[in-house]
Amino acid sequence: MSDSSTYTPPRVWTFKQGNGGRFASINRPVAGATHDKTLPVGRHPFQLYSLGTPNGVKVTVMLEELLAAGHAGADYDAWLIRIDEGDQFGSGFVEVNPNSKIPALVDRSGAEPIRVFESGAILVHLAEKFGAFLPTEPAARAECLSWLFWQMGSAPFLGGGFGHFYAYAPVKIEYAIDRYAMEVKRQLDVLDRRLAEAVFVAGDTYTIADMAIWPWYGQLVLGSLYGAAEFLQVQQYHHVLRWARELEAREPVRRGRRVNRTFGDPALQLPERHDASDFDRPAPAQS
Ligand SMILES: N[C@@H](CCC(=O)N[C@@H](CS)C(=O)NCC(=O)O)C(=O)O
Repeated sequence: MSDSSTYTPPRVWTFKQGNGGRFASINRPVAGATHDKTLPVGRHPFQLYSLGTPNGVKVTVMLEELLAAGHAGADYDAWLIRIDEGDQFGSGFVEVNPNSKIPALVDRSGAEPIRVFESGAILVHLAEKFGAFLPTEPAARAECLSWLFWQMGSAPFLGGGFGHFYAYAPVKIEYAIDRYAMEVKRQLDVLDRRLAEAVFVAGDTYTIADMAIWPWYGQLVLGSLYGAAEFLQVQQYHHVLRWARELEAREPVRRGRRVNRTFGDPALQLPERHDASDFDRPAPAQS
């Protein structure tokens, strides 16, 4: 790898295998499956193939919220997709998500299975199916979807930009960290101003917009993302902190953030979830 201060891009970019950094071993410039692997199918109507990263947590929080609200038809099996081992490139996974990213959902509640990929699409699919957490009144619905898509557009700056260059890149590049730290602080300010005037992101009610935003910006201000709370001075964002703490205290959020989690505090890990009673089992032994 060239020094970032002396690098001049060549006329044609070429792929350099294993260019360093976390996840470099699984990154490649083409799509599609690398190996044959059928996905497991459990007994519940929803089959989730995921990992406990913020994008995965959005969906497990939604499923746990639906169950807690009495929608028994939302029961699900959550299968672990180890993205650092390339499970997302198995043929079965690619059939469900051609983009090879978690989360991916198969809705088996109807006559034919329906695949859904992209966390935002999964949240909307579930919300519409159960008539929950997505307002139907046009103005409230527009507000909710606007914030949901704000999150979908913002996450690549927080995760792919700031998180990558601050936490994962093999070299610390001041220019990249400065650029993305500035943008993430601007986004936190957007959210802080909104949460100064509204209890929840979309207004008076808790919606899929909160569920999409909390695993990213909520966990960031609570200090559970990239170890960047001090660097970004997150305590400035009082309203985001108030909202983040309120959501963190919800039982379905506490459950959802444990599902498909294989890192951090062992007591919070539940690598797969196939039954509500799984939350009562002791944490897995550490190898
Ligand atoms: N826009 C997608 C992003 C999903 C995404 O980036 N997933 C990451 C984990 S958080 C992933 O599966 N990465 C595996 C890879 O890039 O190979 C969504 O919201 O569902």
